[in-house]
Amino acid sequence: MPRSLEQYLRPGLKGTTFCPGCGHGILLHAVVRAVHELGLDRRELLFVSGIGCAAWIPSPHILADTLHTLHGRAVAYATGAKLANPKLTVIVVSGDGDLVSIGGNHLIHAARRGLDLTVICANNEIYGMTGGQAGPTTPRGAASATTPGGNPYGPFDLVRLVLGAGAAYVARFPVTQPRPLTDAIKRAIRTPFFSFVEVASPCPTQFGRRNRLEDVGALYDRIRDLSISRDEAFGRSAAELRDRIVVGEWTPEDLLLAGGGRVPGAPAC
Ligand SMILES: Cc1ncc(C[n+]2csc(CCOP(=O)(O)OP(=O)(O)O)c2C)c(N)n1
Ligand code: SF4
Ligand SMILES: [Mg+2]
Repeated sequence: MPRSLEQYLRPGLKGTTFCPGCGHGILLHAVVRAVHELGLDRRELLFVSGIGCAAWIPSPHILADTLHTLHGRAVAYATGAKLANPKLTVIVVSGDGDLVSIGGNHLIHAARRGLDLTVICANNEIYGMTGGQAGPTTPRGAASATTPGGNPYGPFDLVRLVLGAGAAYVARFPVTQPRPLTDAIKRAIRTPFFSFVEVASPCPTQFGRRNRLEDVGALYDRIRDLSISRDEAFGRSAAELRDRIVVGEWTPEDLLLAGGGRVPGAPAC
């Protein structure tokens, strides 16, 4: 992390809590850079996370108020904090399992209510911390501790899920695109309603190891190769977009343009 950003890190940190090659470290950098570039006052900033490797992104690393809460309940705590002190900029950073599996109901209802929260979901397509179980974002066919023969189910499309639930701003970028990712986090924080950023963040230890992607470079190549911009995806069939990571930004107008149904550029499940 460059010197200019060290002021946002807790003193005494010796490295991060993440395995070598974990995408969550790159996401930590993007979050800190976004806060720096927005010039946010740390005293009016609150980070909230649940439980999981991704939930360690703000706590213990970022020098600001952090609530490291219960598994699946980060959005509920964030809602309470924002209602108690509306002046706070409240940013939830947590994992796909935490936010979308056990915490899925909190997520969609917070989007529906439209409270001014920013939720950043580190999606590594697996439960990393607890040994690599499949979750609702695990790709069809992927191996995990609970699906050694391949996951029989397709994943949620988080963009469509959260936008359909009422979010004002939704974005998806991989950690391999740190500049657009940082800009999306800034836009999400500036959005005065519910906003959501999905971040494709590779997990070498659980997802890579179980899916013949032990080489960290190959795991990052996979994310890079699967990513396709929203503009490039537009007009392609669901079959062509299957398994691709459509990246970009979406607002509720995209739903209106699509007649309330399909979000342009988002693959059908
Ligand atoms: C109520 C409850 N159920 C289950 C757990 C076990 N648990 C802790 S973290 C986790 C999954 C975390 O996955 P994710 O949010 O995707 O984060 P990652 O580790 O992949 O970054 C689970 C199942 C728990 N701590 N509490
Ligand atoms: S288990 Fe996976 S998600 Fe957790 S720190 Fe290691 S590489 Fe990252
Ligand atoms: Mg995960």
